[in-house]
Amino acid sequence: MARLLLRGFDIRKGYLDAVSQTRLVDLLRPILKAAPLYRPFTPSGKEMSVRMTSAGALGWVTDRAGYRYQDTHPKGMTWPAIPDDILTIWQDVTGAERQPDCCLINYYGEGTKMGLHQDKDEADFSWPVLSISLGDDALFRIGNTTRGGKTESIWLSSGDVVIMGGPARLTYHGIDRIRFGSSKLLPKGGRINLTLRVAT
Ligand code: MD3
Ligand code: FE
Repeated sequence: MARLLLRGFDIRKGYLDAVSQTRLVDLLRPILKAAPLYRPFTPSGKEMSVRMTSAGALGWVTDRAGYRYQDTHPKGMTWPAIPDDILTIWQDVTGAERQPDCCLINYYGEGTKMGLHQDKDEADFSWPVLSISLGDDALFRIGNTTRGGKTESIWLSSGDVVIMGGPARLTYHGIDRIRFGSSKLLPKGGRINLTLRVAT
């Protein structure tokens, strides 16, 4: 397993082997059935290209009212629990004293991207954030802790995990594009990113 440090991001290429990736996708199936993916709106009223849902006590949502964590899906149901296998990955990789209370599930279909942004809706930035990539390759762009300046990009592949902690926690980041069809993991193609966070 290769380990890369890029602007304070700790990138573990190939952290999950093929069997573990398939098992994770199997765990996600009932979650996506109970809390279906939807296309969120930004506060300015633009529909995002990424489709989203969450697991855990809290889910991250955005709509005309703003960005926030809330305990229900936009359709009203509570979020499914975060599977133990995913909590185990968090524990192994971060060693944090607390478990995450949100597992945001992002789905990238053909043409989906996510603009450069900071994650700052959490109460305490001293907790790390963990990203798990499944499915198609994605071009991940890393900027700075303020807007603008030079950026660096790296391709994330299925099974890679990224830990954002310390000063890197407030770094601007985004997904420029995915290589649709580059992985056979997801039956319909595309990419799933799981983002584990301590929200409260
Ligand atoms: C750096 N997701 O959901 S994961 C997001 O691939 C998000 O879906 C992207 O950015 C994706 O907010 C990138 C990598 C990531 C996630 C959270 C971070 C990088 C981060 C939080 C703080 C700093
Ligand atoms: Fe983010």
